[in-house]
Amino acid sequence: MQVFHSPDHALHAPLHEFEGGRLIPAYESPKRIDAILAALKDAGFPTPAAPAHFGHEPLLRVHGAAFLDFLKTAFPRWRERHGEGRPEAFPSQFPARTLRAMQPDEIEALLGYYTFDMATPILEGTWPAAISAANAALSGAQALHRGANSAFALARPPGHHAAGDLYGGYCFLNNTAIAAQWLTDLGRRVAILDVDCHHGNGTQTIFYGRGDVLTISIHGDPRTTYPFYLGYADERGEGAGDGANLNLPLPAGSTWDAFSVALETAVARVRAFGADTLVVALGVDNYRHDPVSTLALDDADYSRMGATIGALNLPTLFVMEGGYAIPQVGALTARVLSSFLGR
Ligand code: SP5
Ligand code: ZN
Repeated sequence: MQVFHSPDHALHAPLHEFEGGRLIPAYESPKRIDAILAALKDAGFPTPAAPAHFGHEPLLRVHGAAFLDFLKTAFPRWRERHGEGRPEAFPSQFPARTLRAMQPDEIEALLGYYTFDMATPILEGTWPAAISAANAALSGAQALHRGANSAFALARPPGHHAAGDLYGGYCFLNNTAIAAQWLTDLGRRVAILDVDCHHGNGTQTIFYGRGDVLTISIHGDPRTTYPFYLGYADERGEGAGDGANLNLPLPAGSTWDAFSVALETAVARVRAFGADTLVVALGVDNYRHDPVSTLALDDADYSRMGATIGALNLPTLFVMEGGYAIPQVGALTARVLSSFLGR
C-alpha cells in the first residue's frame, strides 16, 4: 500500500478551540500525524512518498472560487486588522437564521460567513497545509488510477466537515471529496465510506444532489454528537442524488455490536451501487478513549473494520480524517490498514 504524506501539514498548528465558554488546547494537532507515521513504520509500511502538486483545478471541482480565495487571504486580512500577536483567526459573528447570508468586507464577519463553529482557527500556515493535504489525497487517487489496489493519504488537516464554501470541524478543504471527484472525472464509479465518529456533513453536502457518487457515513447520532445539524437517517439525497446518500447514526456509547451492523449495511450498499472504487474517510475518533468520541470501539475492532472493508475487494483509497487519542491513533490506523491488506 502506497502512503502519501507531506511535512507541510505542520504549518497548520492550532493552539486553541472554543469549548464550554473558553479557549481550550486544540485537539487537532500535528502530533497526531507524528504518532501515525511512527506506528506505520513499526507495522512495516513503506516510507511515505511526498504528494505531487495538482494545482487548483481539482479543488475547484468541489469548492467555490470565492471560498478558496477567502481561505488563501483570510489570515493576511486578519493580521492587517488585528496586528501581530493574534496567531489564530476566529469569527465573532455568524449569519444564522433570519439574518442575510452576506459576505461583508470586515474579516471578523467574513470568517463567520464561511464557518459553522469556533473550533477551527485559521493560522498563517493553514492554507499551505490544507493544500498539502488535498495533494496527498489526490496523489493517492492517482496511485489507484495507475493500477494500485490501495493507497493511504495521511492527510492533515482533515477534510470531511468542509463543504463547497464552508469550513469547520478542523477541516478546510474536503480532501476525501476532492479525491473522489477526481476519480469520478476519470470515469470511475466511486463510493465514499466515512467511518469517522462525526457525520461527514461536508462530503454529504457536496454530493447530495448527485447520483454518480455514493456517500455513506457511520457516526454518533447527531442528536448528541457534533456536528449536530446534519447526519440524520432521513437525509437520503435529493433530485438525481435521491437514494445516493446513506446515514447510519449510532446511539452514544455504541460498541462494535452496533457499529458492525452499520458497517455490514454500508458494505452491502456499496455493492448494490456497483462501485468500482472505494474512498474511505478514515477517522479513528470512534475509539472508546478518544477525547471527542461518543462511540466506544475497542482496539481489536479496528482490525475487524479493516478486514470487513477489505472483503469488498475494491481498489480503495483511505484518506485520514479524525482521531485525537494521541497515544493510540497510530496503532488504530495501522490496524485498519494492515487488516485491510489481510495481514
Ligand atoms: C475531523 C473531525 O473529527 N472533526 C471533529 C470536530 C469536533 N469538534 C468538536 C468536538 C467537541 C468535543 N467536546 C468534547 C467534550 C468532552 N471532552
Ligand atoms: Zn471526527
